[in-house]
Amino acid sequence: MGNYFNPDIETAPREYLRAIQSARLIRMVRNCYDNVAFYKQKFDDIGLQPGDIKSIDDIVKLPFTMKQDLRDNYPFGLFAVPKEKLVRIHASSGTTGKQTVVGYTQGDVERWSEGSARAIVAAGGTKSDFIHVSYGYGLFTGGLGLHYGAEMLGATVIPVSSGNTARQVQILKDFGSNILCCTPSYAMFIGETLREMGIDPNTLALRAGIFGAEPWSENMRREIEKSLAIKAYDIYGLSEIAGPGVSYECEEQTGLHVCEDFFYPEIIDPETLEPVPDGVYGELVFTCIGKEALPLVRYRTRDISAVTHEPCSCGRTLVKMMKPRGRTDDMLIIRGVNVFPSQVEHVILSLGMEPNYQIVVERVNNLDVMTVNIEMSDSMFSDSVRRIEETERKICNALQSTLGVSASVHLSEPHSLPRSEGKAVRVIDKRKL
Ligand code: DLL
Repeated sequence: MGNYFNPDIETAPREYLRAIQSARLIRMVRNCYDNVAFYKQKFDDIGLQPGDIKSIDDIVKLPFTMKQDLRDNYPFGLFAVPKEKLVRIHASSGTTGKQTVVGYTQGDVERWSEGSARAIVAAGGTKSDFIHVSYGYGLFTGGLGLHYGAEMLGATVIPVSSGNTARQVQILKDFGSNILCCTPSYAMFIGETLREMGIDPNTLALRAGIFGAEPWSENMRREIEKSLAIKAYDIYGLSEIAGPGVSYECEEQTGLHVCEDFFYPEIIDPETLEPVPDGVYGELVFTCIGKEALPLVRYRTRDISAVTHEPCSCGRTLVKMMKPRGRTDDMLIIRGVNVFPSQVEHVILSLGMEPNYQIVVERVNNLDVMTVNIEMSDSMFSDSVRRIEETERKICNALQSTLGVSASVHLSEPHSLPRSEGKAVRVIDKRKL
């Protein structure tokens, strides 16, 4: 049994949670119908009256919302409150199309902050800790999300933001940061910089890391834990729903507990749009039952995950979602075969390579060609050319048998691939350029 930020909710009996969810869904649907023209139209189109929603079980009667709906109503068209009730705007840049703009009332910021506060406590954080926030500050929700969570807990925030990695290391060392918050790829980079600066991670006060904003594998977790001498926890979220802290890992690390009193999760089959049972992977959908400014109904995240209601040894009763495996729109189609970048990462890391890689896809003579560039460690770099070629062949064969499609593998010099200070860019699809 661990510590909780809000034990009344985090360990609540399921019936109690369902009662909260039902009451909040009813209120939210009314808010959407009365205050968001887009939803009034959508509900009218299918003949749905707010009164038809009587409990959380009725959620399946509601229509889905897509990212395109936010874009079509750019920037503030889906907001349910007048400007004087807003206290914050964030936006996510996205790689394609217009940015997505989100807004918060004071209450929304508090509920969102609570998600991050719960995550920090679940990662062993206390009021006495120094929380080193290296997620970017600004329109991205990562920096301010963890910042407000740490303050709500009463811990001490060090708002470093991302970048200037040598300075990050200096601060970790001199200030005695206890918990590091950043993307997993940046955590790797910080670990590498620590090594280069000749600092033994065991001499730091750092105990844990709260890493998210991009998919990362169990192998990557082990790499980070080794290079920083910490325990690494996952945190998930997206700006459309709130930001970081929509779900978070506890010490058991078998899934991320969802703050389902604020953000109600469903998993659907992305083809049929029907809900799937516990344990089955599908597309994650959230309904913001605890949001005032931007109450999205059944928002299709495109993230691939599964949920489980199995009891957790940490004592939390909140449903758990599995570590997201990637996104439905991340999927590459290589000569007709579906390939997820996370599968490539899994193969590379399970063969003992370090997680510095990039996937390049091109079309050569009308044929898709995938090349995986992987950086060698310093010790591997001093191997003979023959050994290096053997390793390339081994990775090539493993990729072929896992993915069902061939890829060429190129091992490059140490430090030859770009490092990420935020979300890593793992795929360069030149077919789209
Ligand atoms: O990335 C919010 C966040 C900040 C989460 C800091 C965690 C920590 P967006 O920029 O809107 O918001 O991107 C959201 O990032 O739909 C997922 O595809 C991906 N993502 C976020 N967390 C995870 C995670 C923030 N733990 C999108 N594992 C989401 C895998 C993640 N993917």
